[in-house]
Amino acid sequence: MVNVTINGTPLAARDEATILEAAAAAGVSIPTLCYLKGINEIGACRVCVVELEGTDRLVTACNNRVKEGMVIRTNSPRVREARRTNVELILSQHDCYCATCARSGNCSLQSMANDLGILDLPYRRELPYSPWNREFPLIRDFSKCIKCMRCVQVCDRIQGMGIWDVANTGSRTTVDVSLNRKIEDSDCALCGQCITHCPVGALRERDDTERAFAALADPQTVTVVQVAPAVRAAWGESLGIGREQATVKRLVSALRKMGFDYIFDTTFSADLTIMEEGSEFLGRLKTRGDNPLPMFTSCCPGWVRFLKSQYPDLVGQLSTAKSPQQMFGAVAKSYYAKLLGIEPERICCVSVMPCIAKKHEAELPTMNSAGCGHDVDIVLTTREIDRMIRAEHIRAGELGEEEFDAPLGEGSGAGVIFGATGGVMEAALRSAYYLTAGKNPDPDAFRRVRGMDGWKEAAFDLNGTPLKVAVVSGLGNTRRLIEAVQNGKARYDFVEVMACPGGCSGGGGQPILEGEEPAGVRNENLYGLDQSSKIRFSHENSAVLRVYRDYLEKPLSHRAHELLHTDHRL
Ligand code: HC1
Ligand code: SF4
Repeated sequence: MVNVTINGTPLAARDEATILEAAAAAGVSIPTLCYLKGINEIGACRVCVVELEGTDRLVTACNNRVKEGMVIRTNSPRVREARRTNVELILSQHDCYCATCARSGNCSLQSMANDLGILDLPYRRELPYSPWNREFPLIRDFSKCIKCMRCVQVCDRIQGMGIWDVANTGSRTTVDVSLNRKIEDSDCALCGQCITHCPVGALRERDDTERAFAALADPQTVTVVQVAPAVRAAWGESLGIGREQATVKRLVSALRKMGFDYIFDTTFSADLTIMEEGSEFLGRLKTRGDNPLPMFTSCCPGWVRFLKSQYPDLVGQLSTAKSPQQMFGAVAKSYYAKLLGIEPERICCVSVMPCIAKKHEAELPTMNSAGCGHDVDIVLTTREIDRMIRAEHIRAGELGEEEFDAPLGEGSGAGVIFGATGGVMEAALRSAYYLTAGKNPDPDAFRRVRGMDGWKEAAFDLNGTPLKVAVVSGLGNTRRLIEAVQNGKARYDFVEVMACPGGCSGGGGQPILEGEEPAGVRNENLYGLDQSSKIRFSHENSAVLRVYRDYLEKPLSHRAHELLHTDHRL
């Protein structure tokens, strides 16, 4: 430990601590803008400057370590003046039209400027303009970029993709797609981690809320909405609704108030996915000589995009099952249209997802199994649905709780945990056990694949068949796992991959909480919902069983193949 004094208070700090960490441990908060713990500690924004007694320079707190006897002032007049000038300089190169910014009210720069009482912009400069494809699901606004490097570092160090880089020099310095590529020509997986780690509004999803409002306003259109597992653990965060209050049933009430005709749950089709993917896996296990293992899950479109661009030779090892989002769309526009007695063309299928890549997945030319255009018409992120709730002036926290509609609103606890890393694997193992043993396992028998570790592995015995499985989240971890498998250093039968760290709970379309990585807390919420579910096995979902009885016949049937499977190589 070393002895330091912070703002007049003597205290002991950890030897290796940065000034920022030592101050935080003592309850003193120093503002930061570019800082991301362990990922971006470069002092670029110089907002975290502090004064050291006995020196005439100010130092950045995020990347300077404490030393014995240091006397630190974190908020002296000199520090405040320097911090203010630094923020004014950042604002001089920033498009300050907060009223039209997706991050207004949730922007570190905006709140810092407010806190410092900055009411004028003394150093205005001309802002860079660079064109961007506004149809692409991920949008960069160069005039809002503050060159903090967070997106560059998250994409490079966590996701291992290196899509972003610094471009130009001097006053024209900005961040752009690396290697002079256009974003659509890059290998961007569309995980959206750059968005959730941007402190300002320089990165965002393509806004599809206007299309959703138009569908809701059209009396001829039947709007069918599905809500993804991970959305229920996060939707209240940016509306200021506490976790206890922000239940999925309250979200259902809000969606009903907005005018959606039928409100369904993606956990229904997550259970359907387990029936298909579980059966496919058992088939591949039996014929392992012809089908190389491991089989990889296919429900995360960020991961599927990654595999296609980075390891195209392995695409054949993906499960052919479509993701729950797409299975839902195909069932809604076939089976459910029939139940309603309407032409599928009249259905507008909307999904609420924690994800940016889902916008792209829905637009793939192969995702039109019902034969009337895209099976899923509009994909909204959790942030977008929250904006729509605000635009409708719905006070969601004060609404009562309402049920999903039947039949596509029924889901099991196994379907709910799809939103957490390890959840798809656990759900699949619960049902694979049942399919091989003819009886249910303890629903928590496979809990060893839970938790926030980026790469987990476990061995199980499936009624006499030994099984080695792995679960990874984050694309950097995914690359390491694939290389280990290719080098013969690891061997698995079944691997779950989610592009976003922590799984969909940490998805690129979720509410942004500055300074927090909230996936772990959201996942606990999902596991709690599973624990309290009446049904904890996908194969016990009565609505799923009815779809098989009345329409699909059985898992992997001809019709199931037509509607619920795809060739990922196309
Ligand atoms: Fe996901 Fe999935 S879990 S991919 O993370 O398999 O987005 O939540 O909806 O489709 O069910 C996302 C979440 C989601 C699909 C399911
Ligand atoms: Fe989307 Fe989930 Fe995959 Fe992230 S992990 S890219 S949120 S599907």
